[in-house]
Amino acid sequence: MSDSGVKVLDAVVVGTGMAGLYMIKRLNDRGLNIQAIEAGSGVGGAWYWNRYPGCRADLPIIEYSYSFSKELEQEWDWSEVMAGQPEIERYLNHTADRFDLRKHIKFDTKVTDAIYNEDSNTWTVKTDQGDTYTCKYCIMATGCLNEPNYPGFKNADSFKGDIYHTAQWPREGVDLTGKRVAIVGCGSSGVQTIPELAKQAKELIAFQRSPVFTFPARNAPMNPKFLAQAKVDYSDIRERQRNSEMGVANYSGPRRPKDSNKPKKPRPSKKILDLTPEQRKQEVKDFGINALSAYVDPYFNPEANEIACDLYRETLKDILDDPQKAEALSPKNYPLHCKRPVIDTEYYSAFNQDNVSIVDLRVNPVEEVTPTGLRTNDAEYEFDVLVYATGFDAMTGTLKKLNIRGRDNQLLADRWKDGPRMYMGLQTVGFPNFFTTTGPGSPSVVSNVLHSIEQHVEWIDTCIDYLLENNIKTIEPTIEAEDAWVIHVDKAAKGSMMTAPTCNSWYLGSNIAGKPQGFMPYIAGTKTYREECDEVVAKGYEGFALTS
Ligand code: NA7
Repeated sequence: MSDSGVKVLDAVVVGTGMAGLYMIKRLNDRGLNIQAIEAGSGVGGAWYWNRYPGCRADLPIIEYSYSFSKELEQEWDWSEVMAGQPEIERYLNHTADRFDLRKHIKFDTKVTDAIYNEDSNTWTVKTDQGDTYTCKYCIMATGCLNEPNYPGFKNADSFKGDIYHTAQWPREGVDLTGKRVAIVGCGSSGVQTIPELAKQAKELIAFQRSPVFTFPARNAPMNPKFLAQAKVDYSDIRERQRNSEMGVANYSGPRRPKDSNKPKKPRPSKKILDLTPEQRKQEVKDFGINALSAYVDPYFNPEANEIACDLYRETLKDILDDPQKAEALSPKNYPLHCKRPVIDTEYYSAFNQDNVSIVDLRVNPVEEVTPTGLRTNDAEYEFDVLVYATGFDAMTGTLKKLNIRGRDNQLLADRWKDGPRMYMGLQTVGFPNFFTTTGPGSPSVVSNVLHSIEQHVEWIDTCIDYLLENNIKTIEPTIEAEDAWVIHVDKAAKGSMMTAPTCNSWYLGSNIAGKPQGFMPYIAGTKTYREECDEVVAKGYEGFALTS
């Protein structure tokens, strides 16, 4: 602490989700003097805030769990294949306790400013609780989906009932028994929560702008034998994750011995175009709608994609009892794999319940919120509770909202006014010693994000060690490297359905009015990306300017 009450540190870590917790651990293990700042009252980040009913991982939890500690892997027993939010939050609390991380964290505190001082090569970080810190390294572990998006309907404040956002669900829970509930938004959060809300509510109306392609999660209680085997196999699983392009090993239990005579479970063919129309239908019959997510050609081939979309819509007609609901829930006008995959538990069957209805906002847009409900251009709806499941100002929202100023007092939000510019998703020009985990331009949300988080935390930690060992005062990208990386990221996404002309998604920024449009994550794959990151280090931090 300095005489002025300013705490002098090596590093400030903002956020204590999965990235922040591991970052604290690494820097603490290195003996650095650190402070982490957390807006919530507990750790967990996205898994702290998103506590709406039905919230769960969209990857098998064996894959979506920390790999950095063998002890943690062995001692934690998961109870479900796709663990739910309460269990993941408990796991992250356990992680914080096990590695004694809480002593570094100031809870219920929001960072307001992070300002670079060119004379001292330090960052001054201020909070809404009146704290001031100075540090050499400022690390934003603020996550990709942190800043909730509200739709900004006309007269939004006039509603007299209760209003909730899935990303800010009350910790004490909400009792919706016997209530008339409306939900706006049918993305991942809406899809996960609708079946749960439908169990409680007297009446549930889903206001939907874009129907999604969603695939059953096939969650189940964790089989103790499977878990025990996974614990034996963890190092193999992690190795396979590292050698994959999504950070996913697709672990399904012990590998079958090569000479096993056991019949293999049939799997959908890899290319939909290789099948006849009858064979495609048969696969959907055999494997359910999930068959349509397994083909490789719909990712890049518009013809294959359209075939998969048609079959998806056909299948919905069988799944849903009411043809009008099937029509409203049918994704149209954009390709499969354009948005982030949505994984559900009994989503469509919820719409077969009599108490659940759907309003297609593509046909009848919202005109305004009223004191008792919502008015669309053709009807007025009355309800007691309004739930927004309207997503996030993803990837850049949190960072652009803060007063982050680099060299020459430049505001980060100004530098990114036409879209984020980063080198490898790790740093941006003019902001020395300022790092982001899973920032724009890295695989982040188009991969197993925890796998990508661990890779970034380790890269940043190793980089800081290199700077300290070599008495290097600052690191920041060169403008040439950053420009080239932005082009490289754009090029990687070309031809994918995620950047198709008819695609709108939060990857592109198109869910937020006025947000610059551009594909933010790096799609080339986690293995490719890690090799690129390692090469940069091997070449003495190529593309970064280092000053001594
Ligand atoms: P998403 O995936 O962005 O979904 C938000 C939903 O809200 C989506 O259906 C949107 O429709 C809808 N939305 C947004 N704004 C409006 C307005 N103004 N009017 C009507 N409907 C609107 O967020 P989630 O929280 O569901 O999921 C985010 C990620 O969290 C997810 O990908 C997983 O990784 C976990 P749209 O599609 O924009 O037409």
